[in-house]
Amino acid sequence: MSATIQSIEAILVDIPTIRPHKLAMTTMGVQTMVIVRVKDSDGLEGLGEATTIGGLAYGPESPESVKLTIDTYFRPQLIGQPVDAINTLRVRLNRATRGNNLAKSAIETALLDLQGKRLNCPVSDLFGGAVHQHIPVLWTLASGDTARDIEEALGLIETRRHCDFKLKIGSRALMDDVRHVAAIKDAVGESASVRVDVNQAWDESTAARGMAELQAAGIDLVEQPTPMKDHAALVRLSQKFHLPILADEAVADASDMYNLAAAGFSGAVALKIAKAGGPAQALKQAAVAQAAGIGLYGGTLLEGTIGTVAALHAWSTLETLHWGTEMFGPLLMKDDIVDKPLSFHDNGVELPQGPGLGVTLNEDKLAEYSRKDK
Ligand code: MUC
Ligand code: MG
Repeated sequence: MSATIQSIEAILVDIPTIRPHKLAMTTMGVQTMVIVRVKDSDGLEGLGEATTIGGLAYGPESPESVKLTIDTYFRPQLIGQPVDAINTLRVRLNRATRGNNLAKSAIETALLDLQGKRLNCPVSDLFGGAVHQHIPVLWTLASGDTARDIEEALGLIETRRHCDFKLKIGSRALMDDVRHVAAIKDAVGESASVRVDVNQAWDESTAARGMAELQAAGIDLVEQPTPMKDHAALVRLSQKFHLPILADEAVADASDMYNLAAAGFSGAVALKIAKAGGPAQALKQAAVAQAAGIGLYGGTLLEGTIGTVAALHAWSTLETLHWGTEMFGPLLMKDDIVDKPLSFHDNGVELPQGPGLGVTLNEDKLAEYSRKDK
């Protein structure tokens, strides 16, 4: 008789960022994580995380709605069920609740952590084993100030913490953004790859002009220049320019990936466990992208260590991450709620060892940053 799920807890955790993080749609000064704790009848605990950016600024699920979804709708589907039947539990959740992939990602992560602990193996082994133990990680420059971004980038290159950079643009006039990007590219030099993320802020004609300017400035990749639902614009732009496009908000899961590829998109995709509904779902999306010749990139919604590690276990099993990853979320926060933070060095991060995710909660820190006015 296998162990059953005894309890599920969803905790809102607010940690300030090390500096303002300015995106096209919001400026972050704090990151809110939903930490999920699933306990089974053998006394084992699995950890998961659901995190988004700027409350409801980024997408239709907020931290508060994720907590409500888990507490009110997921819990009755899961309590008392066999804890190791992850596929069956996913079917139950998907039959009873539509969408809500962020909340589903936290649950899938917690169940995988538990399964790894039960079988005494890392989560990556549940996917057939890690191909890579050290995974490349870029850094996002988004202070909102060009000189500050350059200083930040040069410091990170010097200490070999990061050698590639993503710039958040789209909130200013096009040519102001282009000047900002070109100044940073000039300062960091040829060896650093500089990419931009427009977070859907441009219409197609602005994007066409922007792509031409950015190509001339030596930028390597343009992420989600146009609105997420406009697949046709993304396809046309990808066919018009040599400068590759990274699809982010436009593709959440495997079927979105299939549709965009079938429509003629070429370029790359930002895989995110939160968008797909969990690490295993993101790997299904990766398989569709690989089959269509679309490059892979390990994306983040700026999760803390638990969500970041869950993604790293998945990305570690992919032979080629054509554009590396952006799994730096924990570094953007002033503090951490795990006992042993991730080790970032040599322009990448180490995959944690140990059963499950390989991370343990620091109960004092969790209590310190847990939201009190629930
Ligand atoms: C996004 O849209 O890619 C990832 C890195 C970062 O700074 O913001 C995110 C979200
Ligand atoms: Mg993006």
